[in-house]
Amino acid sequence: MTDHAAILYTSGTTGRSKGAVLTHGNLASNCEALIECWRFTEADRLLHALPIFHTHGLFVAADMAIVAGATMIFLDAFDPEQVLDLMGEATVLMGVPTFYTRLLRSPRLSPGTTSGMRLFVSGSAPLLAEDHRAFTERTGAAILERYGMTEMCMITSNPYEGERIPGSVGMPLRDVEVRVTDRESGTLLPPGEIGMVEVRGPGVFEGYWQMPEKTAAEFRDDGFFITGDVGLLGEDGYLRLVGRDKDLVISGGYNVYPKEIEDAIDALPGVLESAVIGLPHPDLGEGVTAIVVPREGHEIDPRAVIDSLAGRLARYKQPKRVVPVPELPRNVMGKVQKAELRRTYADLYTSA
Ligand code: MCA
Ligand code: AMP
Repeated sequence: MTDHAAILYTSGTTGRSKGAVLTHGNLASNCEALIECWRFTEADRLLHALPIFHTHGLFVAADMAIVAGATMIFLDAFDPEQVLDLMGEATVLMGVPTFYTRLLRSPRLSPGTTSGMRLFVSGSAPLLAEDHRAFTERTGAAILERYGMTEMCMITSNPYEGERIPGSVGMPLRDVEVRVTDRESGTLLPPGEIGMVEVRGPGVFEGYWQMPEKTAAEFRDDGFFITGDVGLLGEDGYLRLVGRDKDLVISGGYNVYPKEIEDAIDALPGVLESAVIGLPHPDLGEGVTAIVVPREGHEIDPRAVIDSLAGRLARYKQPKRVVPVPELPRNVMGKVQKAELRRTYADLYTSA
């Protein structure tokens, strides 16, 4: 069980990829906990429309179906109309929030089309509470939202039986401990206070491949892993995520590390510097957005910046919008104030 099963590469805030080493024990404990929590059996028929090069599609969806002996209807992409066509033959759908946003746009989504489905799971990015409620109004079914990350597969889940609270990611899975601490001191915070989410349990990865210092920096002495997610644990035991401490954008369930995009933009002629942020996006949750400062005597043409990145970055990493500005807001230490930029441009995708 301590043998290595997989090394999953995740990008880093400093730009260099890290290989998260997962053992057979990590994967087995996660799979067993999910099968129990979500009542997976061989009678299930899973609608699988996720990519299988990430934990969600591979170690959550496909693994569970295989271990439970269930049937998998394996699709090569997510097409809402095809998924609605197939719901009559399926029992479970697992998806990122964009799946549900797109299903909600189809007039065919109704109690009739979903009546054979016993479970809709959402994860990888925050599901809007309004989409959660709208889905229940349209179908009678409450989406079950869960929370996980590559370094430990799944961490918390809303209950199978019991209240699935919109805006919450639920309670720790079997054998998983979750706590919320002060970022700097690591002191435990009381229920209701916002802080760093830390986790411990049999699913937590062994470390980053050949990066002992990076690994040590992300664990506390008592074995808790510092997730980089910011949240609060309520008196009711449910975890709510309110943001991220790590500089990360999640677009349609894909992680985009701003540093990589900023480096590519800063290398373009006429660019002095840039800041890449995620802004609320009606389809993708967050839209990758570049705020760009020109060099003296130059002007930024947003279209030209987007076109220049086309061959260099994967499609989902390319900015949806580029905003030229004369300078970036900085604090007294000279650090770019991304929170201020997110506030200033909050309506960029929703007001148009
Ligand atoms: C496609 N495009 C995107 C994205 N996907 N742009 C930004 N972000 C994206 N995620 C671009 C396309 O290139 C295209 O560009 C335009 O958007 C429209 O493409 P469309 O046909 O709508 O895209 P799609 O093929 O339908 O893909 C959307 C998708 C997909 C189904 C939401 O992104 C997806 O499968 N996401 C799932 C990612 C995932 O599995 N994450 C789990 C990570 P143009 O208009 O210029 O042509 S594991 C994880 O996070 C942890 C462990 C966890 O908790 O699960
Ligand atoms: P990855 O590094 O691809 O494994 O992505 C893991 C990250 O996705 C987590 O650290 C969270 O920031 C985010 N995430 C996963 N599930 C949820 C969720 N249900 N709500 C909000 N964020 C989530």
